[in-house]
Amino acid sequence: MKTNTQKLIMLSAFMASTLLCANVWAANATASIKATDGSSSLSGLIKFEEKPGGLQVQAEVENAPAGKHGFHIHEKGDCSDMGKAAGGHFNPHTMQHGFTPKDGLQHAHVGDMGNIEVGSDGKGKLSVVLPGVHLTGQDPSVAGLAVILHEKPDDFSQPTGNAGGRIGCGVISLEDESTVTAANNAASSDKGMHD
Ligand SMILES: [Cu+2]
Repeated sequence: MKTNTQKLIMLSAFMASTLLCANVWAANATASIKATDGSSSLSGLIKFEEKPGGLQVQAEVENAPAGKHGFHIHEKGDCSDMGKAAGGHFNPHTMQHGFTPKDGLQHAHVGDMGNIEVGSDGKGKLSVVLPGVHLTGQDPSVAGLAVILHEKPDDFSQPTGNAGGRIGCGVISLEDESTVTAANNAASSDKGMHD
């Protein structure tokens, strides 16, 4: 027969392990990049992982035009209308345009990831860390928003890098949808439900 204290310890341990699992799941997301123009076979996969130093982003694209292409997180999770429905750069604290991995959140938009350089084989890769950026539940969080691959290079000019049209787009999706809902609900109740 177990004492109440033992039961309480077991219950606490169980709850702690449940929370720990939820955190692990909530820390990973992917975005599947598709061409905004139906006649292009451009595609890509972007992996996101929350790490102590920030949000690690590993991107791979294929069947893309050779050269440098601006690559950013935009403010809405909608790729319709040739990617225009994704809106402007995700910039909740009204900073200038920059390169988040080097400039940080005080001197860049949240998802200013510079350029992906695509080779003559149509393939390109990029690996960056966005310091202070999260997937859910903390400010700023990017799950549910769109990642845009632009037609032209980001030249880092103001206001948005002059990268032209939007050739690829994908929405950042957490790997476990039930966790997404739980995490979002928790975040909403923390912040008093404003959007
Ligand atoms: Cu952009």
